[in-house]
Amino acid sequence: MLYPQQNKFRSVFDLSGYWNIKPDPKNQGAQEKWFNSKLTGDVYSIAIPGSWNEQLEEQGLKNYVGKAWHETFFKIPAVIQDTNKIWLRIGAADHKATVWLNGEFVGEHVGGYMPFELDLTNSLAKSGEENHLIICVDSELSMHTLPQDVDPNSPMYNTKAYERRHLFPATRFDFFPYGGLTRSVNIVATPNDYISNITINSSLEGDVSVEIDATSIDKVRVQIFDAEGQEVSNGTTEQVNKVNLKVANVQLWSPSDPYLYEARVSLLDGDQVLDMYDEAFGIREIKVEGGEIFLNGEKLFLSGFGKHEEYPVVGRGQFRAGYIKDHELMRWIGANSYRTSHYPYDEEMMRLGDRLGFLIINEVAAVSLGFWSDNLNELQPLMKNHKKAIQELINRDKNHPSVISWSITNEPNLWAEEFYQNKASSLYFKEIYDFTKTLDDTRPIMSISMAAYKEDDVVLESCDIIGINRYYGWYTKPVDLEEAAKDLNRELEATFNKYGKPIMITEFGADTVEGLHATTAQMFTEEFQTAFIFKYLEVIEDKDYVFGAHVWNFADFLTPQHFRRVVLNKKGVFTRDRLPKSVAFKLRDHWNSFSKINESHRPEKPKTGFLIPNIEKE
Ligand code: BDP
Repeated sequence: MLYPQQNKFRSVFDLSGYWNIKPDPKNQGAQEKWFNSKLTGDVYSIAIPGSWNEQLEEQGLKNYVGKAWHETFFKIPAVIQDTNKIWLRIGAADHKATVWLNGEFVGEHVGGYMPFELDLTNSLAKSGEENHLIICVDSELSMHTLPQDVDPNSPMYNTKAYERRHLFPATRFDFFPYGGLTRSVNIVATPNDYISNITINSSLEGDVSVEIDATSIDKVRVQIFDAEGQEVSNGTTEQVNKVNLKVANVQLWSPSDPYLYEARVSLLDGDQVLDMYDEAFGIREIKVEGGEIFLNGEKLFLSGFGKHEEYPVVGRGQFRAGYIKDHELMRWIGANSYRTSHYPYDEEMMRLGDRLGFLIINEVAAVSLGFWSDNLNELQPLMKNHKKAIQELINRDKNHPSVISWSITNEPNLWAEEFYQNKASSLYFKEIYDFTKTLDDTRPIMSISMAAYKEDDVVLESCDIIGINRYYGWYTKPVDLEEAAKDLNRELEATFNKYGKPIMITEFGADTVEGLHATTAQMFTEEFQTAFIFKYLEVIEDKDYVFGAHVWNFADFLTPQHFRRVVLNKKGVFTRDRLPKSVAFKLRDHWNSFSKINESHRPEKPKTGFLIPNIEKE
């Protein structure tokens, strides 16, 4: 899917602003046809993009999971409307959106965190006149969606043990279930014959293939420009949707030199240009070989974090300044990478990663999946949505050099349900893995396991690179870091011996209340977080097959209420408002001088120390 772009042939209108929202807790809207006229009754103003949970005060939306109707109005200049196709492009609606324009149903999309487009052309008001847009967003999940919901009918949720586990709002995962129109909403105008998709593949030798999807392909021209805007290659094909080109004197993309080329694709009818689109790409190679992983032929070590996409007030809503701040802090601390735990992030993050030189493990929202049967056929409704989520993610992010891996699942069976460690789940993940490979065989696939089945976890069979999340010394054997190190060490050795695949510790961390201190090992203090993280690093960094350490988490984040959380999951190295806990300074010293990180795999190094001077005036 193409990012909205404005040029000689295309226009983009931003619908961000204050919209109307009307919650529908009794599920009346569809029946009462709220889409037919202006919303009335309990209607509030809300900023879009943004989650509905933290913006409002007394409307009861803080913990609301359900339907809410969103409304706005817009006009399109007549000159544009009269000659173009007009699309609504929604960056993400968490988790289902149903859309009406001027009372007419124009489409729906199931699955949060992903952009989708709907053709509005035939439902628009007369040229230049006001349009009434209604989007019903439903944040409810089910056992078949990604992410998955808890299953209220399962006997395990009615047991005594579950009473202790119960989260409010109830989720299967440890992050807040925000709802809403969380990312940009745009009107995009394209010509009637238009380019709908571009896929770019390249080799270190400078072979570049550009594949184009369009309404009709008569003739396609591709020009490649270097970062200075000089044309370095071009080619034209007729009746074929693929152009193969050669770029001489290739300048590779890497974190230290995130060099981007641009492919300008023109759709032609004879000599007449019908549509045009510029797609940025980088030339780089990521390869797994003999238990090691390489970027552009150099051995890779990833320093960084599992993150969350959430901030105070906007919730999971788009926050461009926050995206810059997070990348800046990661650069400051010496991180070269992060994982989009536990769902795809805003495409703005991938675009920034390309430009700022970060390596991203891109994860679908298959978080703590639970299986309700050991018969693969019965798991098909979930499988279908899992595949769709992977397909949409790859379709959106395939051309980003920053994206180095697809993570197809995080910690299946977190809740230790009955049906997991068996043939059906093994076949399930094998099918997901094979499917992902058919869509993209240029990036390694990661599966991430939790501790229950250790090296025998079935999910580890279906991946190219292994991610393991471990909390020895925290959830198990609390405080005993020596024992934790032993457990971790044993398990890493056993896992590598069994699979021979590169392994990364994708999560390890300790909840930490900023300002809490102790001279002896004491959970929740800043000193314990430091001791915990550095004990893990000692084990991790000693092993050649371990290719990375991602601390859990970059920043504290909101999660459902439970007695084991004080409002937030406090495992952040930074607080929720992005202030450093003391481990941040130690990590910064360590990572910025850590010899296993190849110099070309580092984004620009921080320049000054702690006392950052103000920029000087003339
Ligand atoms: C892991 C999960 C992550 C949690 C983390 C924790 O992958 O989502 O937030 O543990 O407990 O199980 O902090």
